[in-house]
Amino acid sequence: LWHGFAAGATTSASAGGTRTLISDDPSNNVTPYIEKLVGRNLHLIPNHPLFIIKRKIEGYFAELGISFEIFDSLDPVVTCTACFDDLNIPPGHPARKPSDTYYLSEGTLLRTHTSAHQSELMRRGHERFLCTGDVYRRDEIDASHYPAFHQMEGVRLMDVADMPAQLSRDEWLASDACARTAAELKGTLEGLVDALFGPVEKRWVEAYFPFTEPSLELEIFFQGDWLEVLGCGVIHSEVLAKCGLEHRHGWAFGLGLERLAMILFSIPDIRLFWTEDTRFTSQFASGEVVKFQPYSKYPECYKDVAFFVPETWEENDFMELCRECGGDLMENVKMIDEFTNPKSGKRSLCYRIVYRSMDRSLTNEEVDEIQFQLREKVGPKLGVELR
Ligand code: FA5
Ligand code: MG
Repeated sequence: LWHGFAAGATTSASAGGTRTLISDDPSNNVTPYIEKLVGRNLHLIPNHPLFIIKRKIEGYFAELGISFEIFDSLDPVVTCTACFDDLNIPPGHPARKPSDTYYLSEGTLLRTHTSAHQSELMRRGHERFLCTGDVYRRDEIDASHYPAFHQMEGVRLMDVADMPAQLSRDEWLASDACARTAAELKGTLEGLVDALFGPVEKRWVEAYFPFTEPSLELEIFFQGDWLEVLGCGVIHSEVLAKCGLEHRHGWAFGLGLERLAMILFSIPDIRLFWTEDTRFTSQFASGEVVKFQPYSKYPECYKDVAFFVPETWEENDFMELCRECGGDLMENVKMIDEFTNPKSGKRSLCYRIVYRSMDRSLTNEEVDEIQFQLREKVGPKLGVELR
Protein backbone atom coordinates (compact mmCIF):
# COMPACT_ATOMS: atom_id res chain seq x y z
CA LEU A 1 0.00 0.00 0.00
CA TRP A 2 1.29 3.44 -0.92
CA HIS A 3 -0.74 5.23 1.69
CA GLY A 4 -3.34 4.60 4.32
CA PHE A 5 -6.21 6.02 2.32
CA ALA A 6 -6.10 3.74 -0.71
CA ALA A 7 -8.86 1.45 0.46
CA GLY A 8 -12.00 3.54 -0.01
CA ALA A 9 -10.42 5.79 -2.54
CA THR A 10 -10.54 3.63 -5.62
CA THR A 11 -14.06 2.35 -5.67
CA SER A 12 -16.14 4.91 -7.42
CA ALA A 13 -14.94 4.89 -11.04
CA SER A 14 -18.08 5.09 -13.11
CA ALA A 15 -18.75 4.70 -16.79
CA GLY A 16 -19.07 8.43 -17.33
CA GLY A 17 -21.76 10.35 -19.14
CA THR A 18 -24.34 9.29 -16.59
CA ARG A 19 -25.02 12.75 -15.30
CA THR A 20 -27.10 15.44 -16.92
CA LEU A 21 -25.03 18.59 -17.01
CA ILE A 22 -26.60 20.27 -20.02
CA SER A 23 -29.62 22.44 -19.39
CA ASP A 24 -31.30 25.42 -20.98
CA ASP A 25 -29.91 27.74 -18.35
CA PRO A 26 -28.71 30.76 -20.38
CA SER A 27 -25.21 30.42 -18.90
CA ASN A 28 -24.91 26.71 -19.68
CA ASN A 29 -22.25 25.99 -22.30
CA VAL A 30 -21.50 22.32 -21.58
CA THR A 31 -21.44 20.25 -24.77
CA PRO A 32 -22.50 16.61 -25.21
CA TYR A 33 -18.90 15.75 -25.90
CA ILE A 34 -17.84 17.04 -22.47
CA GLU A 35 -20.85 15.64 -20.64
CA LYS A 36 -19.80 12.13 -21.70
CA LEU A 37 -16.36 12.57 -20.14
CA VAL A 38 -17.57 13.63 -16.71
CA GLY A 39 -17.56 10.61 -14.42
CA ARG A 40 -15.03 8.60 -16.43
CA ASN A 41 -12.66 9.18 -13.47
CA LEU A 42 -9.61 7.84 -15.27
CA HIS A 43 -7.49 8.47 -12.17
CA LEU A 44 -9.54 5.91 -10.23
CA ILE A 45 -9.41 3.09 -12.79
CA PRO A 46 -6.90 0.51 -11.56
CA ASN A 47 -3.87 0.29 -13.84
CA HIS A 48 -4.80 3.21 -15.99
CA PRO A 49 -1.58 5.24 -16.50
CA LEU A 50 -3.14 8.16 -14.60
CA PHE A 51 -3.95 5.84 -11.70
CA ILE A 52 -0.40 4.46 -11.72
CA ILE A 53 1.24 7.88 -11.75
CA LYS A 54 -1.13 9.18 -9.09
CA ARG A 55 -0.10 6.34 -6.79
CA LYS A 56 3.58 6.92 -7.52
CA ILE A 57 3.26 10.59 -6.64
CA GLU A 58 1.30 9.82 -3.48
CA GLY A 59 4.01 7.27 -2.65
CA TYR A 60 6.72 9.91 -3.04
CA PHE A 61 4.93 12.19 -0.60
CA ALA A 62 4.31 9.35 1.86
CA GLU A 63 8.04 8.68 1.90
CA LEU A 64 8.86 12.27 2.81
CA GLY A 65 7.69 11.31 6.26
CA ILE A 66 5.09 14.09 6.51
CA SER A 67 1.63 12.67 6.03
CA PHE A 68 -0.53 14.18 3.34
CA GLU A 69 -4.22 13.41 3.35
CA ILE A 70 -5.58 12.09 0.06
CA PHE A 71 -8.71 13.40 -1.63
CA ASP A 72 -9.61 12.04 -5.03
CA SER A 73 -13.37 11.84 -5.30
CA LEU A 74 -14.54 15.41 -4.80
CA ASP A 75 -17.32 16.54 -7.14
CA PRO A 76 -16.04 18.23 -10.33
CA VAL A 77 -19.07 20.53 -10.28
CA VAL A 78 -18.10 23.46 -8.08
CA THR A 79 -19.23 27.01 -7.39
CA CYS A 80 -17.63 30.13 -8.85
CA THR A 81 -16.85 31.07 -5.29
CA ALA A 82 -14.70 27.99 -4.77
CA CYS A 83 -13.08 28.06 -8.20
CA PHE A 84 -12.42 31.80 -8.46
CA ASP A 85 -13.47 34.12 -5.60
CA ASP A 86 -11.79 32.15 -2.83
CA LEU A 87 -8.62 32.15 -4.93
CA ASN A 88 -8.46 35.89 -5.35
CA ILE A 89 -9.36 35.61 -9.05
CA PRO A 90 -11.24 38.87 -9.67
CA PRO A 91 -14.48 39.28 -11.63
CA GLY A 92 -13.63 39.83 -15.29
CA HIS A 93 -10.43 37.75 -15.12
CA PRO A 94 -9.92 35.80 -18.39
CA ALA A 95 -10.07 32.44 -16.57
CA ARG A 96 -13.73 33.14 -15.81
CA LYS A 97 -14.78 33.84 -19.38
CA PRO A 98 -17.31 31.47 -20.92
CA SER A 99 -14.87 31.11 -23.79
CA ASP A 100 -12.51 29.36 -21.37
CA THR A 101 -14.79 27.66 -18.88
CA TYR A 102 -17.73 25.24 -18.95
CA TYR A 103 -20.58 26.73 -16.94
CA LEU A 104 -23.64 24.84 -15.75
CA SER A 105 -25.26 28.06 -14.56
CA GLU A 106 -24.08 31.52 -13.62
CA GLY A 107 -22.78 30.31 -10.27
CA THR A 108 -21.72 26.72 -10.98
CA LEU A 109 -19.19 25.24 -13.36
CA LEU A 110 -16.96 22.29 -14.13
CA ARG A 111 -13.83 23.01 -12.10
CA THR A 112 -11.05 24.43 -14.25
CA HIS A 113 -8.41 23.37 -11.75
CA THR A 114 -8.15 21.36 -8.56
CA SER A 115 -7.27 24.60 -6.76
CA ALA A 116 -11.06 24.94 -6.52
CA HIS A 117 -10.84 22.69 -3.44
CA GLN A 118 -7.94 24.42 -1.68
CA SER A 119 -9.94 26.83 0.40
CA GLU A 120 -12.78 24.53 1.40
CA LEU A 121 -10.26 21.92 2.57
CA MET A 122 -8.15 24.44 4.47
CA ARG A 123 -11.28 25.85 6.10
CA ARG A 124 -12.18 22.37 7.26
CA GLY A 125 -8.83 22.24 9.03
CA HIS A 126 -6.78 20.19 6.56
CA GLU A 127 -3.17 21.35 6.54
CA ARG A 128 -1.41 18.89 4.24
CA PHE A 129 -3.23 17.22 1.41
CA LEU A 130 -3.11 15.92 -2.14
CA CYS A 131 -6.32 16.38 -4.08
CA THR A 132 -6.73 14.74 -7.49
CA GLY A 133 -9.51 15.13 -9.99
CA ASP A 134 -10.72 15.68 -13.52
CA VAL A 135 -10.77 19.32 -14.62
CA TYR A 136 -12.29 20.96 -17.68
CA ARG A 137 -11.25 23.84 -19.90
CA ARG A 138 -12.13 25.11 -23.31
CA ASP A 139 -8.69 25.11 -24.86
CA GLU A 140 -6.65 24.55 -27.98
CA ILE A 141 -6.35 21.20 -29.78
CA ASP A 142 -2.98 19.50 -30.00
CA ALA A 143 -0.98 16.57 -28.57
CA SER A 144 -0.71 18.07 -25.08
CA HIS A 145 -4.06 19.88 -24.71
CA TYR A 146 -7.40 18.25 -24.12
CA PRO A 147 -10.63 19.87 -22.86
CA ALA A 148 -10.74 17.41 -19.97
CA PHE A 149 -7.63 16.49 -18.05
CA HIS A 150 -6.50 15.65 -14.53
CA GLN A 151 -4.68 17.62 -11.92
CA MET A 152 -3.27 16.87 -8.52
CA GLU A 153 -3.30 19.70 -6.06
CA GLY A 154 -0.84 19.70 -3.19
CA VAL A 155 -1.06 21.99 -0.19
CA ARG A 156 1.19 22.25 2.81
CA LEU A 157 0.72 24.74 5.61
CA MET A 158 3.92 25.32 7.54
CA ASP A 159 4.36 24.82 11.25
CA VAL A 160 3.42 27.97 13.12
CA ALA A 161 6.55 27.79 15.27
CA ASP A 162 8.81 28.22 12.20
CA MET A 163 6.89 31.22 10.89
CA PRO A 164 7.10 34.85 11.97
CA ALA A 165 4.02 36.34 13.62
CA GLN A 166 1.74 38.88 11.84
CA LEU A 167 3.55 40.64 9.00
CA SER A 168 2.21 42.95 6.36
CA ARG A 169 2.04 41.44 2.89
CA ASP A 170 5.19 43.29 1.80
CA GLU A 171 7.08 42.29 4.92
CA TRP A 172 6.06 38.68 4.40
CA LEU A 173 7.18 38.70 0.76
CA ALA A 174 10.56 40.11 1.77
CA SER A 175 10.95 37.72 4.70
CA ASP A 176 13.29 34.79 5.11
CA ALA A 177 10.35 32.60 5.96
CA CYS A 178 8.73 33.31 2.58
CA ALA A 179 11.99 32.51 0.80
CA ARG A 180 12.33 29.29 2.81
CA THR A 181 8.77 28.29 1.97
CA ALA A 182 9.42 28.82 -1.74
CA ALA A 183 12.70 26.93 -1.53
CA GLU A 184 11.06 24.03 0.25
CA LEU A 185 8.35 23.91 -2.40
CA LYS A 186 10.88 23.88 -5.24
CA GLY A 187 12.99 21.25 -3.52
CA THR A 188 9.95 19.06 -2.93
CA LEU A 189 8.87 19.25 -6.57
CA GLU A 190 12.38 18.74 -7.92
CA GLY A 191 12.58 15.67 -5.70
CA LEU A 192 9.30 14.46 -7.17
CA VAL A 193 10.57 14.89 -10.72
CA ASP A 194 13.78 13.02 -9.83
CA ALA A 195 11.78 10.22 -8.22
CA LEU A 196 9.51 9.90 -11.25
CA PHE A 197 11.93 10.30 -14.11
CA GLY A 198 15.51 10.28 -12.90
CA PRO A 199 17.59 12.83 -14.75
CA VAL A 200 15.59 14.93 -17.23
CA GLU A 201 16.06 18.40 -18.66
CA LYS A 202 13.88 20.75 -16.66
CA ARG A 203 13.59 24.47 -15.98
CA TRP A 204 11.68 26.80 -13.65
CA VAL A 205 9.78 29.65 -15.25
CA GLU A 206 8.42 32.64 -13.34
CA ALA A 207 4.64 32.66 -13.48
CA TYR A 208 1.64 34.53 -12.20
CA PHE A 209 -1.36 33.14 -10.34
CA PRO A 210 -3.67 35.40 -8.33
CA PHE A 211 -3.63 32.84 -5.50
CA THR A 212 0.13 32.45 -4.99
CA GLU A 213 3.06 34.79 -4.74
CA PRO A 214 5.72 34.22 -5.76
CA SER A 215 4.51 31.80 -8.48
CA LEU A 216 6.40 29.39 -10.71
CA GLU A 217 5.86 26.85 -13.45
CA LEU A 218 8.05 23.86 -14.19
CA GLU A 219 8.80 22.74 -17.74
CA ILE A 220 10.38 19.49 -18.89
CA PHE A 221 11.95 18.86 -22.27
CA PHE A 222 9.83 16.29 -24.12
CA GLN A 223 9.36 15.38 -27.79
CA GLY A 224 11.68 18.16 -28.91
CA ASP A 225 10.05 20.97 -26.94
CA TRP A 226 9.52 22.41 -23.43
CA LEU A 227 6.35 21.00 -21.89
CA GLU A 228 4.78 22.80 -18.93
CA VAL A 229 3.92 20.21 -16.30
CA LEU A 230 2.90 22.15 -13.19
CA GLY A 231 2.15 25.48 -11.59
CA CYS A 232 2.94 26.33 -7.96
CA GLY A 233 3.73 29.00 -5.44
CA VAL A 234 3.61 30.34 -1.92
CA ILE A 235 -0.04 30.71 -0.93
CA HIS A 236 -1.23 34.30 -1.21
CA SER A 237 -1.92 35.97 2.14
CA GLU A 238 -5.35 36.98 0.93
CA VAL A 239 -6.36 33.42 0.13
CA LEU A 240 -5.38 32.38 3.63
CA ALA A 241 -7.18 35.37 5.14
CA LYS A 242 -10.39 34.37 3.32
CA CYS A 243 -10.12 31.02 5.13
CA GLY A 244 -9.61 32.65 8.49
CA LEU A 245 -5.97 31.57 8.42
CA GLU A 246 -4.28 34.98 8.36
CA HIS A 247 -1.74 33.75 10.90
CA ARG A 248 -0.57 30.87 8.65
CA HIS A 249 1.64 30.39 5.61
CA GLY A 250 2.25 27.58 3.19
CA TRP A 251 2.76 26.42 -0.35
CA ALA A 252 0.58 24.90 -3.03
CA PHE A 253 1.03 23.25 -6.42
CA GLY A 254 -1.10 21.87 -9.25
CA LEU A 255 0.34 19.04 -11.34
CA GLY A 256 -0.83 18.26 -14.87
CA LEU A 257 -1.12 14.49 -14.53
CA GLU A 258 -1.48 13.71 -18.25
CA ARG A 259 1.62 15.73 -19.06
CA LEU A 260 3.67 13.95 -16.39
CA ALA A 261 2.32 10.58 -17.50
CA MET A 262 3.14 11.33 -21.13
CA ILE A 263 6.76 11.73 -20.07
CA LEU A 264 6.79 8.78 -17.69
CA PHE A 265 5.18 6.26 -20.06
CA SER A 266 6.29 7.82 -23.39
CA ILE A 267 2.70 8.43 -24.40
CA PRO A 268 2.87 10.67 -27.47
CA ASP A 269 -0.67 12.06 -27.60
CA ILE A 270 -3.02 13.14 -24.82
CA ARG A 271 -6.07 11.65 -26.56
CA LEU A 272 -4.74 8.16 -25.80
CA PHE A 273 -5.64 8.47 -22.12
CA TRP A 274 -9.31 8.37 -23.05
CA THR A 275 -9.21 5.46 -25.48
CA GLU A 276 -10.81 2.17 -24.52
CA ASP A 277 -8.78 0.32 -27.15
CA THR A 278 -7.27 -2.69 -25.37
CA ARG A 279 -4.09 -2.29 -27.39
CA PHE A 280 -3.58 0.74 -25.16
CA THR A 281 -5.12 -0.29 -21.85
CA SER A 282 -3.61 -3.81 -21.79
CA GLN A 283 -0.09 -2.40 -21.91
CA PHE A 284 -0.47 -1.09 -18.36
CA ALA A 285 -2.13 -4.17 -16.86
CA SER A 286 0.85 -4.87 -14.59
CA GLY A 287 0.35 -1.59 -12.75
CA GLU A 288 4.05 -0.89 -13.26
CA VAL A 289 5.75 1.90 -15.15
CA VAL A 290 6.34 0.60 -18.69
CA LYS A 291 7.16 2.41 -21.90
CA PHE A 292 4.15 2.58 -24.18
CA GLN A 293 4.67 0.67 -27.44
CA PRO A 294 2.75 2.54 -30.15
CA TYR A 295 0.64 -0.03 -31.96
CA SER A 296 0.86 1.90 -35.15
CA LYS A 297 0.72 5.44 -36.28
CA TYR A 298 -2.10 5.66 -38.78
CA PRO A 299 -1.74 8.06 -41.68
CA GLU A 300 -2.70 11.67 -41.14
CA CYS A 301 -4.37 13.99 -43.56
CA TYR A 302 -5.09 17.67 -43.29
CA LYS A 303 -7.72 20.12 -44.47
CA ASP A 304 -7.62 23.90 -44.34
CA VAL A 305 -10.53 26.21 -43.73
CA ALA A 306 -10.42 29.99 -44.12
CA PHE A 307 -12.95 32.63 -43.11
CA PHE A 308 -13.50 36.27 -42.22
CA VAL A 309 -14.14 36.58 -38.50
CA PRO A 310 -16.38 39.01 -36.60
CA GLU A 311 -15.01 41.39 -33.95
CA THR A 312 -16.25 39.07 -31.23
CA TRP A 313 -14.21 36.10 -32.45
CA GLU A 314 -13.07 33.67 -29.73
CA GLU A 315 -10.72 30.98 -30.95
CA ASN A 316 -11.86 28.53 -28.27
CA ASP A 317 -15.38 28.58 -29.75
CA PHE A 318 -13.89 27.28 -32.98
CA MET A 319 -11.90 24.62 -31.10
CA GLU A 320 -15.10 23.50 -29.40
CA LEU A 321 -16.93 23.26 -32.72
CA CYS A 322 -14.04 21.18 -34.11
CA ARG A 323 -14.35 18.76 -31.18
CA GLU A 324 -18.08 18.61 -31.68
CA CYS A 325 -17.73 17.72 -35.37
CA GLY A 326 -14.58 15.62 -35.32
CA GLY A 327 -14.24 14.35 -31.75
CA ASP A 328 -10.93 12.61 -31.18
CA LEU A 329 -10.23 12.28 -34.90
CA MET A 330 -8.71 15.75 -34.94
CA GLU A 331 -5.12 15.62 -33.79
CA ASN A 332 -4.21 19.27 -34.18
CA VAL A 333 -5.96 22.50 -35.09
CA LYS A 334 -3.75 25.46 -35.75
CA MET A 335 -4.00 28.89 -37.31
CA ILE A 336 -1.60 28.99 -40.23
CA ASP A 337 -2.45 32.33 -41.79
CA GLU A 338 -3.95 35.63 -40.75
CA PHE A 339 -4.42 38.87 -42.63
CA THR A 340 -6.57 41.97 -42.50
CA ASN A 341 -7.95 43.35 -45.71
CA PRO A 342 -6.69 46.96 -45.76
CA LYS A 343 -9.82 48.24 -47.56
CA SER A 344 -12.63 46.51 -45.71
CA GLY A 345 -10.74 46.09 -42.43
CA LYS A 346 -12.02 42.51 -42.31
CA ARG A 347 -9.80 39.98 -40.59
CA SER A 348 -9.31 36.61 -42.26
CA LEU A 349 -7.95 33.49 -40.55
CA CYS A 350 -6.93 30.18 -42.03
CA TYR A 351 -6.83 27.07 -39.85
CA ARG A 352 -5.19 23.77 -40.67
CA ILE A 353 -6.91 20.71 -39.22
CA VAL A 354 -4.87 17.54 -38.97
CA TYR A 355 -6.98 14.40 -38.93
CA ARG A 356 -5.64 11.15 -37.55
CA SER A 357 -7.28 8.41 -35.56
CA MET A 358 -5.37 6.80 -32.71
CA ASP A 359 -6.97 3.43 -33.43
CA ARG A 360 -7.52 2.92 -37.15
CA SER A 361 -7.16 4.28 -40.67
CA LEU A 362 -9.61 6.98 -41.64
CA THR A 363 -11.33 6.95 -45.01
CA ASN A 364 -11.37 10.00 -47.25
CA GLU A 365 -15.14 9.97 -47.14
CA GLU A 366 -15.39 10.27 -43.37
CA VAL A 367 -12.84 13.06 -43.20
CA ASP A 368 -14.65 14.90 -46.01
CA GLU A 369 -17.92 14.47 -44.16
CA ILE A 370 -16.52 15.94 -40.93
CA GLN A 371 -14.96 18.84 -42.78
CA PHE A 372 -18.26 19.41 -44.58
CA GLN A 373 -20.15 19.47 -41.27
CA LEU A 374 -17.64 21.91 -39.82
CA ARG A 375 -17.96 24.23 -42.84
CA GLU A 376 -21.75 24.05 -42.64
CA LYS A 377 -21.86 24.94 -38.94
CA VAL A 378 -19.08 27.46 -38.55
CA GLY A 379 -20.94 30.28 -40.32
CA PRO A 380 -24.24 30.15 -38.45
CA LYS A 381 -22.65 29.24 -35.09
CA LEU A 382 -19.70 31.61 -34.97
CA GLY A 383 -20.75 34.34 -37.35
CA VAL A 384 -17.83 33.86 -39.73
CA GLU A 385 -17.91 34.23 -43.48
CA LEU A 386 -16.27 31.33 -45.32
CA ARG A 387 -13.79 32.18 -48.04
C1 FA5 B 1 -3.29 25.90 -12.60
O1 FA5 B 1 -4.26 25.27 -12.98
C2 FA5 B 1 -3.09 26.27 -11.17
N1 FA5 B 1 -4.31 25.94 -10.44
C3 FA5 B 1 -1.89 25.52 -10.62
C4 FA5 B 1 -1.51 25.98 -9.25
C5 FA5 B 1 -1.97 25.32 -8.12
C6 FA5 B 1 -0.70 27.11 -9.09
C7 FA5 B 1 -1.63 25.75 -6.84
C8 FA5 B 1 -0.36 27.54 -7.84
C9 FA5 B 1 -0.83 26.86 -6.71
P1 FA5 B 1 -2.20 25.95 -14.97
O2 FA5 B 1 -3.31 26.57 -15.69
O3 FA5 B 1 -0.83 26.36 -15.38
O4 FA5 B 1 -2.26 26.25 -13.41
O5 FA5 B 1 -2.34 24.39 -15.11
C10 FA5 B 1 -1.53 23.50 -14.37
C11 FA5 B 1 -1.06 22.36 -15.25
O6 FA5 B 1 -2.17 21.68 -15.84
C12 FA5 B 1 -0.24 22.82 -16.46
O7 FA5 B 1 1.10 23.07 -16.07
C13 FA5 B 1 -0.37 21.63 -17.38
O8 FA5 B 1 0.52 20.61 -16.99
C14 FA5 B 1 -1.79 21.15 -17.10
N2 FA5 B 1 -2.72 21.62 -18.16
C15 FA5 B 1 -3.23 22.87 -18.34
N3 FA5 B 1 -4.07 22.91 -19.40
C16 FA5 B 1 -4.11 21.66 -19.92
C17 FA5 B 1 -4.83 21.03 -21.00
N4 FA5 B 1 -5.69 21.70 -21.78
N5 FA5 B 1 -4.62 19.71 -21.24
C18 FA5 B 1 -3.76 19.02 -20.45
N6 FA5 B 1 -3.08 19.53 -19.40
C19 FA5 B 1 -3.25 20.83 -19.13
MG1 MG C 1 0.18 27.28 -16.79
